[in-house]
Formats: sequence, structure tokens, C-alpha cells
Amino acid sequence: MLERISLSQFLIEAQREGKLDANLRLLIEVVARAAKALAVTIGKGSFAGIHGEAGSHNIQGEAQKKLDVIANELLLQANAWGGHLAAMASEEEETICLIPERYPRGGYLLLFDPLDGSSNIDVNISVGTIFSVLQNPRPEGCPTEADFLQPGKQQVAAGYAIYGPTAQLVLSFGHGVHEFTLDREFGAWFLSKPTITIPEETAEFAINASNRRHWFPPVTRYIDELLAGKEGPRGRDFNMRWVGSMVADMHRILTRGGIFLYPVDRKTQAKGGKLRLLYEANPMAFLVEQAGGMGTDGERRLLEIVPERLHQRVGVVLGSKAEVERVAQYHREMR
Ligand code: AHM
Ligand code: MG
Repeated sequence: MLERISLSQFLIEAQREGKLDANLRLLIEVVARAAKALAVTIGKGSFAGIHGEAGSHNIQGEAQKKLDVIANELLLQANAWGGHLAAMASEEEETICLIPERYPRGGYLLLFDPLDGSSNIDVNISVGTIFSVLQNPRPEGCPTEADFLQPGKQQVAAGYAIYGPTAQLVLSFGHGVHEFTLDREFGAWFLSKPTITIPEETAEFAINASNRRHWFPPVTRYIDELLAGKEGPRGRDFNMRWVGSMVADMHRILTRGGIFLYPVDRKTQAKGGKLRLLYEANPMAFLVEQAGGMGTDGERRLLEIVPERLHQRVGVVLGSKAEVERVAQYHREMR
């Protein structure tokens, strides 16, 4: 039988090589355990009561699905008692969640989008969980929101779980990007790709084209050139995909290359964009850069943006280096 490497073995070996410390390893294991529980719950579908509206709204004013609420609570509970965290921030919570006083407080901060792609739950299309880990900058004090406002380049780990035809966990602790697949019978994550690298060139793009009339000129120029195909300035054809779950679109791009765009446009300008900097853009940008790709909001490297607010939104362009660089260049030329 093929020798398989479990997530635990992989992380322990990485720790021995000095790539992460024991606390970060245990923290990643807890997140992975919560993702496994979510994968199993999601797999049960309506029999686990996950479909439909929860009847509540989150801090962003968005209607919560039952699974949004279940996923958020599961992640908060699973991560509260391990002793590795000082506090957590969730896309679904108004402010940060401190570790209850009955548990020891650790040196890390965990941020997550518990259920990304909510609109796809009820129609059985892939959804995911995105997470990001920062160091607690003030180990002696009680964590505040300000402690979470660190640029993405300071992340010590980030990743996502995708709940699709198979459940997979993709993560990085700063030494490349690794993919694990859930073996449901064993109830464990096993290494399925030791290293993920994004091809520099691509012929595939992902954008919600129904927003075209709201886009700013650099984005319209870029997409129109792709759509023009062989006859256009790019001289070749490009294919389009849009799942509507960032995790699923990014997983495809990390696997076979491509570019993902959710740019700031006239519709989202007042809010700063659609996607969230701390829960979506930063962890994905960390993974993409670790895989040899690039991430920008058009003007700035995503990982260098200093956040001003916990739920800050941002324009997002991520993926194969040559394409993302071209979008950034069009923004420079058309300022
Ligand atoms: P969510 O975290 O509330 O699910 O929202 C984020 C999602 C992303 O997963 C996805 O890329 C995007 O929103 C889709 O937006 P749209 O429906 O405008 O295409
Ligand atoms: Mg999301």
C-alpha cells in the first residue's frame, strides 16, 4: 500500500526542520480538526439542517445562512481551549473574540471566514473556510482590535479548506503551499500535494462579468483584451470560469493557473470593494505568493496594505504572475 503522510506527521516533520513552532503546529491541527467536522456536516446536506436562512444578519448586514452560523460557532468553540491563541476575529462577528479566562492564553491571533461562498450552500456547489494566523504583537496585554490590524505580509500561516467533491485543506506556514485531502473513512487529512506552484502564464480568468458596467477602465481594458481572443491584442484565446465561491475559484487557480479578479468598481467603491482584506484577500494573497503568484488591489501589493478596520474591504486581483502584473501595469498607465 502506498505510504501516506498524515497532516500530523507532515507538521511534526516541518517542526523538526525548524519551519514552525509547536504552538503554531497545534493551532493548525485544531483548525484542521474543525474543518474536518465541517466537511462531514456539509456532506450530510439537508439531513444535518444546514440549508436555508438562519433568520439573522451578520455585522456586514448580510443575511446569514444556517451553515454560516454553524461554521462560525464550530470554529470559535474548537479554537477556544487549545492554549495557542490570544484572540480570534471572524467575518461573522462584530468585534474580536477573546479566549475565555478559564483557558490559557497563547501567542497567536486567528482570523477566519468560517463559510466562504455562502450563496452556494443550498445548491450543492463547493464552499470553504479561509483562515489566517498572526502573531499577537502584545503578549502581555489583553488583545484589542488594533492588534489584528497588521499587514498581510506579517501572517505566519494561512490556508483554506474546500468542501467540494472531495474535501481538501491547502495551507502555508511560509515554506511553500501544501495540499491535504480528507480520507473520510480514516477521518484524517493526508498529504496529496507537497508543493503547489502557480504557472506564471495562463489562459483562464475568473471575474463576475455581470458587473462589467460598473468596472473602472483598467479592468475593462484587460478583460476586453482577453475576450477578443486570437483576433485581439493578446493573440490567443482565454477561457472564463466563475464559481462564486472564492475558495473554489482560487483552488482552481492554485491547481492549474489563472487569474481571479474582484476589483473595486463603481458599485462597491464606497465600501472599498466586495471582499474582505483580513479574512479573504490576505490569506489568499499569502498562499498565492507562496505558490509563486502575485496579489494586488490594482495599485498596491495586497500583503503590504496596512488595515484600518477589522472588516475592511478591498479590490482583489490574484493569480498567475504575468497576468496580475499586466493588470497592475494597466492601472499604472491609466491613472
Ligand atoms: P461570502 O464570504 O459572504 O460568501 O462572500 C464572498 C464571496 C466569494 O466567495 C465570491 O468570490 C464572491 O463573494 C462572489 O460574489 P458575487 O456573488 O458578487 O459574484
Ligand atoms: Mg467569504
